[in-house]
Amino acid sequence: MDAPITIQPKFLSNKTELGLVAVGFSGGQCKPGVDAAPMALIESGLVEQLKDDLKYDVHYDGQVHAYGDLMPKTDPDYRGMKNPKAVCAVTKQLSNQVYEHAKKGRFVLTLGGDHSIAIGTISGTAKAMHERLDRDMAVIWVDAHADINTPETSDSGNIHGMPVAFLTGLANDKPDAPFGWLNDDQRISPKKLVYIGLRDVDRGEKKILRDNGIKAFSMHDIDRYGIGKVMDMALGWIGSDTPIHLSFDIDALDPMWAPSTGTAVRGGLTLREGDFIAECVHETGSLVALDLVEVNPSLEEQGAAETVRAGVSIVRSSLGDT
Ligand SMILES: [Mn+2]
Repeated sequence: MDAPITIQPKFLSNKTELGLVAVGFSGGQCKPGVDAAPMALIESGLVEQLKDDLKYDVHYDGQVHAYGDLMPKTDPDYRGMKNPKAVCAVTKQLSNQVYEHAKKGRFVLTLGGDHSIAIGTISGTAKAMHERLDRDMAVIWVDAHADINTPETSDSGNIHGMPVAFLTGLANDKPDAPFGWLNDDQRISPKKLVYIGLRDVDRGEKKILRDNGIKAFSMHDIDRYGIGKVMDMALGWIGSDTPIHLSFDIDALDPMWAPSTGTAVRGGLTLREGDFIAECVHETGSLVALDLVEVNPSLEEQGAAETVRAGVSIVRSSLGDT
């Protein structure tokens, strides 16, 4: 089915140029397998669908980046963080890859990988939006978790639970420390951050959200208002003159739809609600980038294919499929 792209993007050079980055990295958490997600998504035909069905001009270097050459010989814990050097090196490199696409005015689609990679993707688009348009960027973070622990509030030390803290500057690092490479023009304001789908938020994170006035729509809010009203409120908070980076963790979906993910939590979004979120953000014309993360094809023999299909559906919905 041909689905011509009808929404005119406000912050991209045109409506068909798309940069694709495949990130086979799992070092932000402890379960192997999430690095295989980009290949599973691509083997399911995602790139052909973007080209043939949705009519994008896809710029893709044809490889799933594992960043083997960047891996340190030793990587001791730092401030309680696991694999700090590896995550730092990968996200710094990824930030440049995303920036190279975004500065040309392309939409940037990144297939992860665990959610630590958002330190790279969001910093890359934020920098490009500052340079090209002199605008701050908003982030819609769709997730069961807030991923806003600082190294000090984190129980696990897994950096995939911390990316938002580094991206907002709520967790800082000395210039010579792992995330010291993040500059102000690569960060986002906590005021431009909106969460959707939360249902498993740590006590320390709740305090961070409260203290910083961060906008968050939990599953409770979705039950109360319905997903339509929640999207009206979320997009109203951001406003119509702000570029949006959508960071979609597949664990936002209920395990019924996406069981093959590292930290599944029951009571989540239906696949239709996930697609609806993506469609609404697409319709604004403000969407400049999408991350799809935390699909782990190795965790569930039965549910892996279903989880990959759910991921493909979220990507298509974000890119104008109707
Ligand atoms: Mn996440």
